[in-house]
Amino acid sequence: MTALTTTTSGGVGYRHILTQNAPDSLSPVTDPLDPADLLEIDRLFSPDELALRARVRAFVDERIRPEVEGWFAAARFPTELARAFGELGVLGMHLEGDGCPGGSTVDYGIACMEIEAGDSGLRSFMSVQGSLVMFPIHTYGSREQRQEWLPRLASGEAIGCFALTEPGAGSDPGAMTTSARRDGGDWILDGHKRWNTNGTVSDLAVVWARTDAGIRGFLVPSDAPGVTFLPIDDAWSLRAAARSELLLEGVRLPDGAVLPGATGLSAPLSCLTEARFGIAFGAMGAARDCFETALRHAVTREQFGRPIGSFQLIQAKLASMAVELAKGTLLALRLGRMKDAGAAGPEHVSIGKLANARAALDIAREARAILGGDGITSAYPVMRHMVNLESVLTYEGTQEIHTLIVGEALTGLRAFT
Ligand code: TGC
Repeated sequence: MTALTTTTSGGVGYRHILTQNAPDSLSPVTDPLDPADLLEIDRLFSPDELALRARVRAFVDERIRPEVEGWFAAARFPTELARAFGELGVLGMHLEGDGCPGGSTVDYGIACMEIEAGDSGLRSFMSVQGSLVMFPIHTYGSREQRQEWLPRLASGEAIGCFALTEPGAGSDPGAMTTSARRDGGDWILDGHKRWNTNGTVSDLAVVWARTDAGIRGFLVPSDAPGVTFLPIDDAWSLRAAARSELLLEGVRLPDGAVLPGATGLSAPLSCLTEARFGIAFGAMGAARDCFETALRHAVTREQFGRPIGSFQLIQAKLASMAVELAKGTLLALRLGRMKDAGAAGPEHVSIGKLANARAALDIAREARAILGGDGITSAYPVMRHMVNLESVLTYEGTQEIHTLIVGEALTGLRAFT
């Protein structure tokens, strides 16, 4: 016996009443099945984690959903939300001390998932701030650097960006040409960085540059003479984020600007590992929003005199989306538990980033198809998620790079070079 109902999470679902004909070994299920959690993955989260999820989900419902289509259309990052993110406790979430929230890695993942259910660009703001700016200061910074920047970054009073990629050095950051040279006790930085989320609204840039002693990281105030941020206005993706590039022309910095603990390419790559983990969880948030939107449409939209969700081809799409959503959420959670136990290496994170960015984009495309023509409009969030996920698939390591990282882990043989 089946009846359409609304689930506790607000989704649309079918109530399966198994009291009739249920074997004695099965307890009767009288609660509605949640289509967004068919495998009851929620049971794998602690009560505190579920409470955090509810809190961030409510924030997304109240502060992001009502406005996000407008921000996206206007290509505007809502700077005014930065402090609200800070109050929510999601900036530098898994870092401890100096004003950081001190949560677990899984907490950080949950927050990424919920924020990205709102918009990948806003999750990008949060990821860059926490994983790519606060993490290197926390991990490689001096005491003075940590005390100066972390409390302000955690509260959202200050915004940071990360400058690694260059027009000529994307997948191969070791080919960077941005340089830092000594001039007396100072450093002089010259170069051109690209794809710096938050750049145009930032107070601080974590800049990676080539020195005589290898690649080093520098804390560059965004208003330092010689620093210019340019908006990347022609992007059709992540439009609710501040997509930027950065010109560094003879930027003079004191010796105290260098991150003392960061030498070599492994330092910026370790920051990417943090951010890539957030993507593994976050992408499932965007995917869930697409899936729930498509399911709601499928059971209410009628064609040929019946809901389109009653047709086998639509059910096949929905079933495939639900399977991928469940698999991806389990993968992200497993990765988070491994990382919290100190057992996740970069190659594990690559598996999560690769699989979940790809799955989320597939889910978004299927959802768009189920919505038909209306699916390309801003009446639904799906097309926005879909074009955002095109960036998510590419940034922080393309699917090709992550495939080769996994390939190397499997074979011991390196295919990049
Ligand atoms: P390779 O020799 O393999 O490694 C150099 C050193 O780094 C270590 N390492 C890592 N450490 C921590 N986490 C990781 N994920 C690491 N990957 C490598 C490695 O053990 C070695 O350490 P050591 O001590 O032996 O020196 O370096 P490679 O140059 O051969 O490159 C390998 C490759 C291709 C995997 C790496 O370069 C890579 O991951 N490329 C992709 C780069 C990428 O993701 N770029 C996107 C950056 S994100 C961005 O700029 C825009 S999004 C941010 C925003 O929105 O603002």
